[in-house]
Amino acid sequence: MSDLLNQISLNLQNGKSKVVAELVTRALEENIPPQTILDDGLLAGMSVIGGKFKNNEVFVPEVLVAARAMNKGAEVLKPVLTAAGIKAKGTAVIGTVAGDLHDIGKNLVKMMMEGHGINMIDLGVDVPANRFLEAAIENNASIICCSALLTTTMVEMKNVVDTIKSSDIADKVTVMIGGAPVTQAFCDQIGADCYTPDAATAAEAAMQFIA
Ligand code: B1M
Repeated sequence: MSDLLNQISLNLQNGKSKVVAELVTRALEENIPPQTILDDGLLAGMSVIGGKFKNNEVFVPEVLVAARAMNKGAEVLKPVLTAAGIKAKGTAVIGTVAGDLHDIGKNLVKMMMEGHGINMIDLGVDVPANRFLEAAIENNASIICCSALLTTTMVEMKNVVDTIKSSDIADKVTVMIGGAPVTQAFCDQIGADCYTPDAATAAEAAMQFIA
């Protein structure tokens, strides 16, 4: 099992999307739990790439192909993490904030929330504050989820919070935030409703707000 997970990690690091998707399929066939495949295969590989990126051992093109392989592998896991036929329990809008193009963490949060039966409206990346508001109104959403990976873009979350809190739907919507540089202290500082450190905890918190 660990060899297969290692292969997933290595092929992800080399940006081999097709091979990663095939290996994830094989890991599922071998009854490796999907969370283990995610943590010890896909995220382990992404973490190695992150370290190399930081140390200037790899550059944006290599990170991009690795990210693509990560998303391909996660797509294969999606049906298993997302229970089929679950009745939608509520609606959430999700996006990566303005100026920020990182979407892997955002996609994982979306996937985990879908797995709990939440109807997810995905606005993608580089989403301006007013777009979160418009989408929440259009879809009658009770949760807005913002992701940010850069210290320069996490401040955009304050714009989202201010936009929502000064709108007509302020009392009806919970603003959840997360992403690598985000902390509970930052959440308190900008007045967001909830910070969670990872996708699984975000999904659990969202269920409480919906309940
Ligand atoms: Co960029 N990048 N990147 N990058 N990138 C980081 C974030 C960085 C830490 C790398 C580094 O230098 N060490 C650094 C940020 C430094 C900083 O701000 N302090 C950085 C930089 C500098 C940049 C550029 C500026 C580089 C450049 O161009 N010179 C540039 C910016 C582009 C832009 O956004 N405008 C850039 C570009 C890119 C790529 C496009 C090449 C690519 C993104 C591809 C994509 O996403 N489709 C990329 C990547 C992949 C990374 C790293 C290597 C990996 C990020 C990732 O996907 N991690 C990253 C280094 C690292 O993190 N070690 C790095 C895996 C993912 C699952 O984790 O997103 O943290 P994460 O999500 C977690 C939690 O944070 C949480 O749940 C997930 C786990 O369960 N979470 C939430 C996330 N959102 C949440 C929301 C919630 C709750 C939890 O509630 C709503």
